[in-house]
Amino acid sequence: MRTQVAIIGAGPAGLLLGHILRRARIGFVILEQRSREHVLGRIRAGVLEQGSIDILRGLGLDADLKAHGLTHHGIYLQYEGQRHHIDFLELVGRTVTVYGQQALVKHLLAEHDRLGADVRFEVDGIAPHDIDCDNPFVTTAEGERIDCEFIVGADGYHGVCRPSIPGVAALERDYPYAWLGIRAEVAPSTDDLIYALHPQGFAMHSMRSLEVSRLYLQVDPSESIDEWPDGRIWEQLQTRLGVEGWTLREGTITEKSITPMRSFVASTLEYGRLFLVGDAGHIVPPTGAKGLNSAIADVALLGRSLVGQYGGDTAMLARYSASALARQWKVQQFSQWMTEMLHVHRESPDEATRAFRYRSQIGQLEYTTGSRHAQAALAEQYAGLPF
Ligand code: RFL
Ligand code: PHB
Repeated sequence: MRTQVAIIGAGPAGLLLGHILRRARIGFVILEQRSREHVLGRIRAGVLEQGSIDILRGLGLDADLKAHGLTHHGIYLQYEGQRHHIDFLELVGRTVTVYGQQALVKHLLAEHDRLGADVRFEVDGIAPHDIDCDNPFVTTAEGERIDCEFIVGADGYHGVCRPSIPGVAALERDYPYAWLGIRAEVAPSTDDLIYALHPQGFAMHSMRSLEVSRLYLQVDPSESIDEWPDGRIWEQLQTRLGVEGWTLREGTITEKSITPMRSFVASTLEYGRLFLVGDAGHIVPPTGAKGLNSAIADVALLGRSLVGQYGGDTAMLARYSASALARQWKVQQFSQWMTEMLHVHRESPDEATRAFRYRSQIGQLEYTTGSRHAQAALAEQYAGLPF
């Protein structure tokens, strides 16, 4: 088989890139190793920046988003039993939208199906070849060979594309905590998302719809989900999110899992005819809600660059990695800043060091919620840097 662009991975990044290429009449195939059901079953991220919404709208992919997305004007930061609202709309004139990654993937895939795109699931042993030549190709375990002009690695953090770049390095760090996330059949108890620092650990209240809540707790990365029966989860959420005069509604938990946290940036997002987008090139801890939005930002940039390339303008594609990484490092900084401000740091064996750290985080939160300049900086970054 021969096509113009072989996309590896049918997560949000790969599926969205396919739509951009299709509109420009550039041929593509999307190759995914997991099953359709598995891809559709992953819950993951929940917040879309205004820029992400604009991309989807521009591609005519916002019908479901318009029907089910929940617009939010800001977030709450909570500490010392007090909740403070940061009003993005008032501060920077922008909003964010709660719309689950699961719903986005479902919609992008349904549109590919409707348009008859070549999206293949359960393809084993996918491997890119000759990426430094003009005629790269992809092979599969079944012995199929797909000749193409470009290969896009949209295959996530554990994919095969990044390791196929000779000499690729990474800057990264792990965090000594993880998130236990639940999906619960209960109406959200808040209008905007709540991010809370509590002596027992970080907690967050998000949502998926007017009937479904999504909540998170900071846990130790070594903890197993078996140690967290539903009663213990609700008890900790009540403790960490509690403020006087407010009630957290409880409901049936329909999903729960623990995700470790990592910051990671590859040294390059391109090599020859191979380009990386989304989690294949970088990972952030979820506290700034940036993982999915960064994937969309990469894809918007690479899509435009490939369309330019086929139209005879090679300059954008030549700058893709540098441009995407420049934006990504600002996002990394913001995600790390939010993460460190809001999590309890237990790594020091010394009680006084831990107490100092916690108390200075309260100072940081008081400054952030008390200064209009600091609020605006948070709002500008959370609502999203320009694409
Ligand atoms: P994805 O979604 O990981 O998709 C990559 C796709 O590539 C496939 N794949 C392969 N296909 C073919 N051959 C191979 N060798 C392959 N190896 C992998 C995979 O099966 C998959 O279908 O990456 P993409 O498209 O770049 O999208 C990025 C986002 O998914 C990601 O940034 C966010 O979901 C990150 N993230 C979260 N972000 C938030 O903003 N808020 C969250 O609450 C949040 N929760 C999460 C998350 C990421 C998680 N992962 C990756 C462990 C929770 C989890 C569990
Ligand atoms: C979510 O709704 O899953 C979500 C929202 C905001 C975050 C992380 C996750 O920062």
